[in-house]
Amino acid sequence: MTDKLSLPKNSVMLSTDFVYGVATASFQIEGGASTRLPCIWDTFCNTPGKVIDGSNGKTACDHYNLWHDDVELIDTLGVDAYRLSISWPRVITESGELNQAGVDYYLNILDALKAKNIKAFVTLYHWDLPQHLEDKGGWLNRETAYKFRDYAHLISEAFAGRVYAYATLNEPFCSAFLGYEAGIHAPGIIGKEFGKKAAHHLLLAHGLAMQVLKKNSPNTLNGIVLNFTPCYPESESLADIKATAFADDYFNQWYIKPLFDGEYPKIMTELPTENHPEILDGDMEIISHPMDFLGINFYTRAIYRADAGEHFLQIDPPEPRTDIGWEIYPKAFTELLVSLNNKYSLPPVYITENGAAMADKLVDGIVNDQDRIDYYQQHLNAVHDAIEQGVQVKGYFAWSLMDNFEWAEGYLKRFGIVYVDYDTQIRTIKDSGLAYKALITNR
Ligand code: GBH
Repeated sequence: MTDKLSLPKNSVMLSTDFVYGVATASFQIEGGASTRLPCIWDTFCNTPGKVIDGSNGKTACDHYNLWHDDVELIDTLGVDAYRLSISWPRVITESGELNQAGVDYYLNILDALKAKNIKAFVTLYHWDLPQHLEDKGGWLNRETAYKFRDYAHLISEAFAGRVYAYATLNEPFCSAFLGYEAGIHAPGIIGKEFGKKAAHHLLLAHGLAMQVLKKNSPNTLNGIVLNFTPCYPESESLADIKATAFADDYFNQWYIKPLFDGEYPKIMTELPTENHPEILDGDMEIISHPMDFLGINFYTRAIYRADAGEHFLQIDPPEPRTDIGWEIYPKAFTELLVSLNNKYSLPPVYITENGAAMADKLVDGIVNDQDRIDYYQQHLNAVHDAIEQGVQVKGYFAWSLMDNFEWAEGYLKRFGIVYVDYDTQIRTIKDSGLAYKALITNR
């Protein structure tokens, strides 16, 4: 164990072309809720029992006011890039026009990044859907996809010349499945008949926005960010292997296969028809619009066994686990990247999120998060191994720049490489942040 991060001497991840960054999302850090329209996460937070500590995004890390210091902090870390998301309800009015005050807020951030030579990776949708759109059905309403296209059009015009890469959506699996099927994320809708319908409209929104971005912003890298939780069988029994393949199609391949193959996984035929998405002529062509990059988020794997009633059953993960209960299993990261590269003809890949929640303690101005350093070390090695096996990985972003609102977990789980004291809003770079900085600046 060492408090440093390292890579094999000849690793391409030590070249200065390899992009290192830190990532955040608007609702998780901004606060400033009174200066934008309400979103589905405001409503969700206000519904008792949904967020574990009863917290909300009204203040969060107060990045709305502290953005300037935070850009300095990002610069201090020595990174090449910053991945941020745009709050749709901050930049677009209810009648669909640009809200100039909201746009200016981001223009200031983008200009500050540019002045420091930090590449801006902008995500257009990281889960904060305007509430007025949810009131009309949200992602269950096909119209929302066209509203998203219009938003992408206006914002890519307004941001011209300031963005290095656009991701349309962050993790459509989470929006669709967690939001409209399991109900553990906003808007909290539960029912197997909804998830795949929401997913289809999200993917359609992505494809429509891709068309717009290619036209308005031909010089940026335009793509999407997907999350993967690779599926492993509990045993080598045929039943467990089959159940696992089904889960993989349901949770993972469902979101990538339409993008590259223009079709959903074959398991569609095994789903009851009332659970099917509504696919109109031409949708799959829109969805499979060519992309300049694929963003991949990885945290953990999941283990499944066959189940009589349902198709599969997820079992509790073994040790070692992070503070949020997710197994630490870096081998799945390499295997994921290699398998995706074999299955699909991928554009350049960026690891747009990877990181760990740990039970951090701030003691005398220091956060000794050796456990998080170990997690990063193992996962950087896993990316290196995938590159050695032929996967074109061009960059890596740590999740997250700083501790923030961890969705249904509220502020109880800390993912930052920078510690946030929510009472004082003082930021302290954790030992993992210092190690990350050293790795990047010593290249
Ligand atoms: C990302 O979501 C989000 O983009 C980001 O906003 C968030 O803060 C960050 O990760 C940390 O959560 O139940 O053991 O099978 C990741 C969401 C995490 C969802 C892993 C599926 C499966 C874990 N995914 N999870 S398990």
